[in-house]
Amino acid sequence: MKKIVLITGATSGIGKACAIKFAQNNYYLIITGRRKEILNNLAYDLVRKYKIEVLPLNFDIRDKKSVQTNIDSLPDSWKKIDVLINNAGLAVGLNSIQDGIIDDWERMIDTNIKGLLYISRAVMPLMIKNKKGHIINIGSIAGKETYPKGNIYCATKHAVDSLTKGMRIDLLEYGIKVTQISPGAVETEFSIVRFKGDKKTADKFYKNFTPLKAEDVAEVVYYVTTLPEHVNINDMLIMPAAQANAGRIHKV
Ligand code: NDP
Ligand code: 8X3
Repeated sequence: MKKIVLITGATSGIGKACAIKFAQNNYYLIITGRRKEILNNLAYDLVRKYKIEVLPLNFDIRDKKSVQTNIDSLPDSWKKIDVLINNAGLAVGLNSIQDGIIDDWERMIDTNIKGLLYISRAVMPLMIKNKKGHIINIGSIAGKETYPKGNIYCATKHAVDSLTKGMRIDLLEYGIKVTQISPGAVETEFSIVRFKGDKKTADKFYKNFTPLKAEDVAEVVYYVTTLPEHVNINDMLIMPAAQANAGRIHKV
């Protein structure tokens, strides 16, 4: 059996780039997302192009029953998950906290924290049973620093930072590696989602500097899985060369 990677949020951006990268390296893929058609088309393309097997699982990561049912329903051979990439996530809105929209807050908390926990809770026992595994949490520079109007998004990514450490401690005795990859600005659908479909504002954010590409992050995600068994990258910040920290992007 080939190695298996489960990637949440593979319908666009970093998750999709990871799906392609692992497919190019002959992994079998379990890919997830809410947009069924995009997910199925990606699965079809990857199977055709890379002669691998791909299992698309269409669910909302905020729905804990659905998460558990989807993982439970995997055929036994697919339950031997080598790598879990906790990538599905989003920012919604960019408001001062006193003007915050509670529905936006809940979408971020439910997806970035609770969704990550639901899928991890379903997959970790499988990894423990298999006595191997590598969990890669996609954090953010927003999980290391807080920037103006980032409030709740930054808090969810700080939670991912903390959960990564907690997972690493509790899973240590089972030989399961836990890595956090924390990118700075990556040009994906992220800003379109953050600005609720306002593509003009989203595009403006990425103007006059070179942001990371999703593929840059996927390279790093794949790299950390290729290291010898006794080596783990705990935490990695990956930034565009034009970005010094959360708030300082050099635009020309
Ligand atoms: P995209 O918007 O391009 O991709 C987000 C992915 O998450 C999509 O595949 C989406 O799938 C999935 N997703 C969102 N909500 C849900 C949900 N409720 N259930 C299931 N899947 C969901 O953004 P990115 O690729 O940039 O984001 C990926 C991760 O990287 C996120 O965790 C983000 O916080 C993080 N990140 C992004 C940075 C950036 O600048 N872009 C920088 C640092 C971190 P679908 O809509 O089909 O459900
Ligand atoms: C996404 C990066 O700085 O836009 O996590 O929040 S940032």
